[in-house]
Amino acid sequence: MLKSNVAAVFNERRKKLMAMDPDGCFVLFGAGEVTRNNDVHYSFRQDSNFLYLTDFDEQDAVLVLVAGETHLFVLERDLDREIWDGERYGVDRAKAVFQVDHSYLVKEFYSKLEELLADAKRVYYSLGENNNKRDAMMISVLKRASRYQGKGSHGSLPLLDWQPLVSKLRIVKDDFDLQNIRKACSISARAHTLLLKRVRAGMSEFEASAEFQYFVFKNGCTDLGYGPIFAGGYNATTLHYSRNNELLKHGDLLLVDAGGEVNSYTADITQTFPISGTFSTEQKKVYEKVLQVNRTIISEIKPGLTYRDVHTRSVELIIDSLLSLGVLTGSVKENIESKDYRKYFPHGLGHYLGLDVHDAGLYDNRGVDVKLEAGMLITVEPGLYFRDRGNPYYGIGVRIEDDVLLTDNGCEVLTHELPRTVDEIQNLRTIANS
Ligand SMILES: [Mn+2]
Repeated sequence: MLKSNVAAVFNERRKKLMAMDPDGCFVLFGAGEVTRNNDVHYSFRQDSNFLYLTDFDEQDAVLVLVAGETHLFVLERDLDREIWDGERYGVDRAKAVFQVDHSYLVKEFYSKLEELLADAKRVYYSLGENNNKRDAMMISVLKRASRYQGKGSHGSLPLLDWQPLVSKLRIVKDDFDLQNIRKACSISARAHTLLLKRVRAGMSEFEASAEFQYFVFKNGCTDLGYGPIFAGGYNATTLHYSRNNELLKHGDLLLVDAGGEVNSYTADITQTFPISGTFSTEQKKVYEKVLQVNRTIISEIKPGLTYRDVHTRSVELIIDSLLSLGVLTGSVKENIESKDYRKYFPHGLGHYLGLDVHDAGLYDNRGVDVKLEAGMLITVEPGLYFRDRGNPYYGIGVRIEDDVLLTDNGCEVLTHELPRTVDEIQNLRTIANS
């Protein structure tokens, strides 16, 4: 998709942000390069808030929104540097492609900002988000601007953080968000399904990961949204296992938590399946309990509930499962109080999803829970992990994660293409192992 074709989407988002405070001046820095080692950088990833408001994917840019207009500061064209690092937009092209009102060189930023502040009553800047040098420069510009505007004794313009306002926009998805997220979810779900047909005992976790990555990149993803987890057997009981360097063994389960990105929007999916064709009795019992929690939550989730309501409900269901597996004793209420279940379900039920795998947005606003509403996107990812020796389920880790979009009366599962029941999984696994 040509960037100029979607420029209107980003203009609309900037207008919405400025409408939240027409007298404010918003200042956001884009991401810079990050060194991996010596003179090599990690592949560039634009800051998600910057991306959300501009679609501009070059390093070291700055965005200023004031008096209804957009000012974008970009790197100078430098033919010598471009031989090494690739073509830059430069001032004129940046303005044309991203359809901003004004564009300038980054090196003009601090002096230009002083002028732009003349029209503002408040400044929105996120202190601590960038390096200290930028923070110090911003503060000195604000000081200078207060003198420049002849209001020395009034002090600097009030400084506020734009994060709550930008998060408020990002938490409810617009059409462009959804178009990309739907694609990321569909490609990723199909890549997970492919694993059911391809994975074999004796393969390394890395090789399984390569199968996933090959499929998502071949089908339109340009990155993974987070470090993938390919955890065979006991490794699955480590929540963020990321070494992915062991061999897959007959009789074990493989837990895969991975998602591809489309236009920087990510899917977040987990499936767990037997490396041999079939689940053992214990594995099946645990798997079916977790699936039941996942399905129950998905059937109950709807606008008006809060994330805390949904998480609390999942805790009740998990405790119920652990009681029927004979792992816990007593009542649901007693176990909620003792928190003993946390040994087996230590994480939350899910999180917002979008440009970030753990996306922007408040769960509670100064003690008041945020209500779920149509257009929000959250993950539903109950899990059970048994790390205690002597437990009949020792070494089993199961997580089942779907991505769901809140609708007017319930939710839509964007990852519905995944085979989830024991029968569906075992049927596909038989093909792989035959
Ligand atoms: Mn997740």
